[in-house]
Amino acid sequence: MSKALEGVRILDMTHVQSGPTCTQLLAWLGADVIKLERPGTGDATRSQLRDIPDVDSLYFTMLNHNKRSITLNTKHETGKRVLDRLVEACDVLVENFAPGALERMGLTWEHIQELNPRMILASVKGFGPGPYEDCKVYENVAQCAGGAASTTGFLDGPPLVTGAQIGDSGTGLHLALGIVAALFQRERTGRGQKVLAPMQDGVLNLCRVKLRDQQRLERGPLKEYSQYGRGIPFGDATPRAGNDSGGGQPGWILKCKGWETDPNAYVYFITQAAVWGKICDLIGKPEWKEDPGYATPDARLDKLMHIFETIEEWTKTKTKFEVMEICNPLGIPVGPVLSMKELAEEPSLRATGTVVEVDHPERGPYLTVGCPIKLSDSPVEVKRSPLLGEHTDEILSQVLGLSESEIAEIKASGALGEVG
Ligand code: CAO
Repeated sequence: MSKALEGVRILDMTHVQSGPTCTQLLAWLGADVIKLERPGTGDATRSQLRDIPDVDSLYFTMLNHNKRSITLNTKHETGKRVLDRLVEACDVLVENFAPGALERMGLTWEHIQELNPRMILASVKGFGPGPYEDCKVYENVAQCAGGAASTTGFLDGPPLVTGAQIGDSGTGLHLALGIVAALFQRERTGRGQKVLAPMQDGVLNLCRVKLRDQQRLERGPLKEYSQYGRGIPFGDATPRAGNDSGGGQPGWILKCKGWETDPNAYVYFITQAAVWGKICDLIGKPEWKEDPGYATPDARLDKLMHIFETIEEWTKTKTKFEVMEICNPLGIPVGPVLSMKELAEEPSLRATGTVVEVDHPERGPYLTVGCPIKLSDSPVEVKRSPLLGEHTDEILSQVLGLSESEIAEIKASGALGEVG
């Protein structure tokens, strides 16, 4: 079967997490992704957080599936010429170097356009134009600068970062969408363009509802925040809201049977207005259906914590899976807090290819997260990440059409050797 992005060739000059997640997605959608790496070391993540000595880390393998790897010293004169040829041969160049690094390699936008006017140059940077545009940025810096940390955590605690990599993988997703849109526009215009996804902007986009609340706060207290019911006054910025739902239907994380010993014996419970009556019956509070203090969503806002404590008395008598089994037929929205161990072992995620076991020649089998986007006409087969420089010769000959003697010349020049 064909693939959605078949025929699209990506020059992947990304490293660490944000850029690689973007190009991995494009590879899963069918693009030919050529990962260009520094000779000797390659992407720094190959050797970071290693669990097996001298073997590509899970950090690297889980972010670089379905790609080919070429090593090239892009600061070497011959290396620069090879790089130019690759720019000519590809549709998209994706990079997430620190600001200015690409230009220092000679790849200014003007030079790229001279080489290939159809080229799409896609970049992740920490910040867009402004006071911080020259800064290097990692995940948690973006979470802090994009509004996630100030709005995550409990009211009486410090700002918190989340485990979801919204700065890196989130921005990778944004960039992938920008690339696909630019490819689509190029169909009409014949021209490439620059696509920029700053991590701060990506995180802020994902925190959109918190900027909504910032503006609502100017008109009065945020009544759906449990802080309101607890009588704690609001300040002038959107506060941290613990496990409040963030939407119009109140929710909270509640203890389930076994919570004393199992750190994940919890369920997220939403008191959706439409099923309020069923919730009352379920937890043994049928009188709340008619009680004017509880009967309407507005009446409940000042007693949300009391309501959740009462529901928790019921959830504590059930496992999180029993809560699911009982609540789902009643239409009560609940979700178990699943550990990574439970997710890794979940048969339905294995069946859909979202959790996949992949074999690797050096590390053996390992688990990874497959493509989370399912296209009915573009199936995804998750293939292992490439070894460093595994496809250098293949790319020089197949993609650039170089002869064996030309490849030998490049090798003799030192352009494939370690960067000095
Ligand atoms: N041949 C020769 N040189 C190479 C090369 C190659 N194949 N590949 C990379 N290099 C060089 C670069 O040219 C650069 O050299 P100069 O600074 O001398 O021009 C150097 O390697 C390092 O690149 P870098 O500055 O991007 O890398 P870093 O480790 O210092 O910083 C990071 C890493 C992530 C902080 C920075 O790249 C960055 O801010 N990127 C943008 C934001 C981003 O994506 N952050 C998310 C990372 S995931 O958490």
